Amino acid sequence: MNDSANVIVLGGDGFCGWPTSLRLSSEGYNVTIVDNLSRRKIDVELGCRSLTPIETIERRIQVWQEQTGRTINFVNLNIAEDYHQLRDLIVELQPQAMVHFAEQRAAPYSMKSPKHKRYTVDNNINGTHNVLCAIVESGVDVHLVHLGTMGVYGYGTAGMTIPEGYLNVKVDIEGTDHQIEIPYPPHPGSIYHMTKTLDALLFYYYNKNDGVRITDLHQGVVWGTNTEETLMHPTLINRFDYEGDYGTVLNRFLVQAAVGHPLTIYGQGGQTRAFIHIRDTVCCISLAITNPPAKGERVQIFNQATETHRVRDLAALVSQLTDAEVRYYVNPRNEALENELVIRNDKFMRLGLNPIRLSEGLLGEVVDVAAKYRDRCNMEKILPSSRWREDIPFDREGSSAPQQAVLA
Ligand code: NAD
Ligand code: USQ
Repeated sequence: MNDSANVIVLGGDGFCGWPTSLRLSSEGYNVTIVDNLSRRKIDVELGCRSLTPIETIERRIQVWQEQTGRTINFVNLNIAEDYHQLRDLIVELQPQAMVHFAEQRAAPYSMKSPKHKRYTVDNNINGTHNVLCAIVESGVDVHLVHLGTMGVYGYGTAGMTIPEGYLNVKVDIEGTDHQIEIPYPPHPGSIYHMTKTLDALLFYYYNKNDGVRITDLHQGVVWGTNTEETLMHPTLINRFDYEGDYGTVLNRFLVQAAVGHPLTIYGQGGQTRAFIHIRDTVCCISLAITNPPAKGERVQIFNQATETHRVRDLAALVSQLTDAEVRYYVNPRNEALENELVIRNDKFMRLGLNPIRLSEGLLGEVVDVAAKYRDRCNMEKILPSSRWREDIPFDREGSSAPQQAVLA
């Protein structure tokens, strides 16, 4: 048990943050959630809501207390704006670790309009910078565990196995070959992904100049919804996004199958992505907290993903399992038609992660959750309403075979 250790979870009301807060609390950490509830406000803006009926944060915490006897505290503040409150909270709690989920995380939402681009940059970059600056000003030796993304590496074909953050390169220095290690070149594919590559530069600087101990977790697309702890009581249920901006691909396909909407493959479904189940997300974060970098060590980077899949193969799998129709839509995104993706994830494996692989059982479990709440699904919100450029048409019909590529 970790009874004396405080942990602050920034963004602890969100999809990954809520089940992580419960896991850390059950492991004995004294958890304080910091969240400005902006994600719930974005639901209102988008005219949509979580497929699962999530309760208020106050009610969630109350039921957790009743179920387990453990207290989770909640502080409503905006980490991108309320700098002094954040700094004072760090001084007061002297946390062993801060887990940083508190960013605008949807690539489509970040591409919606100039307003959304600017909001995403302001929120994510100011938020991350405030966290780092507040840690230094507080004088507390906090281990910062940040949720980054596999998307910082880009989604072209790298032609090699993607390393964990750092790349070994050979450089010619005055006629002699030298082997050096550099941060992997950033390759963002959206404004949102760009903020994650900028975060990485902030980490690099604050680690080098101020010795802040940082773990950056390059996470793949998360799927699933329940964890051991969220299943303990209906009020602890996790949020479940399915609409065009926040719904991620595999969860979307599973909901679409459950509500009788065709599976929405963009382009020819040739993108290969890294995936992780939400239950492994919470395990990885716990492992990251218990394995901090040493004082003076550079930013520690883990690839937090357990397997890779091509989008059209996932659609075929879901269709096979559920008989859902598959349709191809003009891709609203500017991304490669096809890419190969091979990744390393040795660090978490060495720390004892026992990966949950895609299986019919787990896919079926998500379909069951989606079917249970299908009446809450707004069918109008399934097709995408954001696009990477204004010359990309919105395709409301789709077709039974891949469409002609719109982008060169
Ligand atoms: P989410 O939107 O469900 O949760 C983010 C939480 O942070 C929300 O509760 C929101 O209200 C809060 N928040 C945002 N800005 C804030 C601010 N300025 N001050 C205080 N609170 C703020 O997102 P998620 O899916 O839980 O993702 C969490 C993190 O993990 C993100 O940083 C995301 O980039 C990363 N990630 C997510 C996925 C995924 O598939 N969901 C995959 C890879 C990485
Ligand atoms: N896609 C479809 N049909 C859909 C939805 C998506 O074909 O209905 C395709 C997209 O074109 C894309 C792929 O599926 O090629 C993945 O899209 P996604 O929305 O599941 O994932 P992405 O936009 O990359 O973002 C999500 C999270 C983000 C996180 C990222 C991890 O929202 O926070 O950083 O996954 S990663 O993809 O590894 O960068």
